[in-house]
Amino acid sequence: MSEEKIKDLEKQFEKRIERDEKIEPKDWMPEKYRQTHIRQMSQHAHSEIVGMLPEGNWITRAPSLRRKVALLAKVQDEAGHGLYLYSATETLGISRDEMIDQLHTGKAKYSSIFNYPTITWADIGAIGWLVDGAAIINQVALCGASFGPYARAMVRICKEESFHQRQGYEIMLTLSKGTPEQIAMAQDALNRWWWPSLMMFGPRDDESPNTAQSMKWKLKRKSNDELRQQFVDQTVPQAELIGLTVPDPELKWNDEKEHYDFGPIDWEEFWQVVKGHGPCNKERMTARKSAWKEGEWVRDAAMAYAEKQKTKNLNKAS
Ligand code: BYC
Repeated sequence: MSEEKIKDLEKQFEKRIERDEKIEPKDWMPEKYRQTHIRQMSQHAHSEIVGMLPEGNWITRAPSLRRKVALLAKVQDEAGHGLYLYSATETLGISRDEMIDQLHTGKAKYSSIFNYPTITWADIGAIGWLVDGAAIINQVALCGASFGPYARAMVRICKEESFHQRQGYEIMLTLSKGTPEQIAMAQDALNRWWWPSLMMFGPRDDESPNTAQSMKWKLKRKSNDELRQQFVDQTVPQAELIGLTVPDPELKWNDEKEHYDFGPIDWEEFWQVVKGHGPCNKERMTARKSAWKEGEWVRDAAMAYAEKQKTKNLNKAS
């Protein structure tokens, strides 16, 4: 294709973005648009799948049948989210095997938050309340993303996340009305999960290499700092309501700006975790790789069955 033709297509593409039109898989798109979507969407999918691990750890130890059923359903939902997202990413021309390989070789990232351990039952409450709460804020913005399959996957995922957030907050509410030990357990979980949850939104805007272009393409509709601030403003009153203290001595309502000012985030810790040196990075990757290896026979069996069905249908048709 001539350079002139490409420039013309780029112009038309930018106009479509300006008009808030959805871009669909077979539409022409700049190669960088495709690549940046593959990067973010596949990392999002990996996060959902790796995110099953810290919670899965508590399924057999949930304190009641009701809690066990709710947690099982939640973890199963995360698997579903990962699968929609892998499928949506495949429409951009990358195979699922390639994406999994990028995760296993460390080429692709997944959310930093899932590299922290779940030590007590209250951690399950804190994950639902804070981690899913943060995920909803991030993903509601993504429902307006310009790439159609991503935006549509987000609409469905957000509905399910809202149930997840409530189940987490309800666990924290119950613990906060319990014995002194239960209250202390809830507070300890909040202390450990608060700062990593703020890190989920990514580096500060002035240190985020991808934000400017992703905002132009309407992949991101709000910046990392805007979403983080929204999360703080929404979550602090929820902590107060159940009598828990957010572990930030600098947290203070700012009347003028009408938001909470908060203390500095430990970016050194964030980058350590992103680079693979968090408390559970090795454990998570070992679990994922072994699940992939041990599940090989299931994938082979499913492919063989699909092949058999295809031959049967062809024979019927002829
Ligand atoms: N962890 O330029 P930036 C869930 C990376 S799952 C690790 O700001 P971007 C759930 C970033 O990838 C939640 N890495 O990037 C599941 C980039 O590196 P690369 C997952 C991070 O993409 C189970 C570099 O830092 N949600 O909800 O513009 C149970 C520079 O950052 C992180 C999503 O994935 C991090 N926290 O913005 C419960 C949402 N932050 O790729 C819950 C979709 C940044 O250049 N993703 N990095 O090598 C996004 O919205 C954006 O990708 C981010 C980062 C806001 C995360």
